[in-house]
Amino acid sequence: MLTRRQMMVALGAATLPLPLSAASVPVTLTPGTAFTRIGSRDIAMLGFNGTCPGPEIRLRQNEILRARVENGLEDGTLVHWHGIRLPNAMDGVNVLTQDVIIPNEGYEYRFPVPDAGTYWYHSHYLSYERVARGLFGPLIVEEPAPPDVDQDITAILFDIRLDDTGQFDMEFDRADFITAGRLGDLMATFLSSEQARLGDRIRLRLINPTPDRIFEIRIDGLTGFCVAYDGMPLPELVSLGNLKLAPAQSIDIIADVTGDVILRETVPSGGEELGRIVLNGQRQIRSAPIAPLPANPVPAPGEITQTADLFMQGGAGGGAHGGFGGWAFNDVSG
Ligand SMILES: [Cu+2]
Repeated sequence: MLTRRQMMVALGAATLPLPLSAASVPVTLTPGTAFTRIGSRDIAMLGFNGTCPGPEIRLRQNEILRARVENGLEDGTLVHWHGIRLPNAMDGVNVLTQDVIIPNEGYEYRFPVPDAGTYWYHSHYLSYERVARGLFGPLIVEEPAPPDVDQDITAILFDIRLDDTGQFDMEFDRADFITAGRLGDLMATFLSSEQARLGDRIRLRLINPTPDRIFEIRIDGLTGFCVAYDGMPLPELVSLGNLKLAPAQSIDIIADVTGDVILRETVPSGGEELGRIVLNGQRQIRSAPIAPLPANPVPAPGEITQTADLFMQGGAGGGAHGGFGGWAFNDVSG
């Protein structure tokens, strides 16, 4: 049997399904069982439309997203659109904004997308479990005039905890939730393209949908900048050094390809490969400089009129705090 650490090395190429265009016609998303292939392993997961991760939904800024969710699971579900501004009723959060969609029933989400950027969608019912099992996919909103690049590549960083048979571990142990989180053994990068030419300018959209893992990475073979965090353009270019993606975060990069593009974990392994885009040709490098993305029409925060002191407590050995247990603010859990 492989140890946890050996399993983390046993990763391989993983590919994303083709995107769905969501403007004007509703896309159909059917949550259900799905296999994901990582290297030579097929792992039974959950997914949308039979794939894990689910299909990329792609549309233009200010278009209307219409998505019909047909529940193919044997349990309730719903879809939350992570990080995008939308009418609250469309937010897809169990109890707060809608009831779960019961098995074999459907629900249509419909809302305009006011901001261009890299977002994602996922189950917001039992999300600590359902997202870990694969109920998520990328949601890409393009600028009306996207930056001039040769390829626009989505890269999903994910981890899966495996059981002794090499399949998804269905144990959800409380001990994980009061320590470092439920980290997976097998890490993978799902890429929408695994080839580029030397000299290509690419836009790389990194998304971390894991419930618990903070990915600390660097990317070899790229010269360029971070241009957006969490779907929001940065006012100034940020140089491409070591990157940190906490659960649910996204980073957009625009960069020129100077070699095989290799995503490497920097912490804790110090350089393990998480994914790779290989060279398949060459083009002349562009002379036009990389520029910041246009700002989204996000209102500026108002004047601060209230402050609150929040004291975070808990973790292993920290006591129960009542309520949900392990973690608390100001001694109140939940
Ligand atoms: Cu979310």
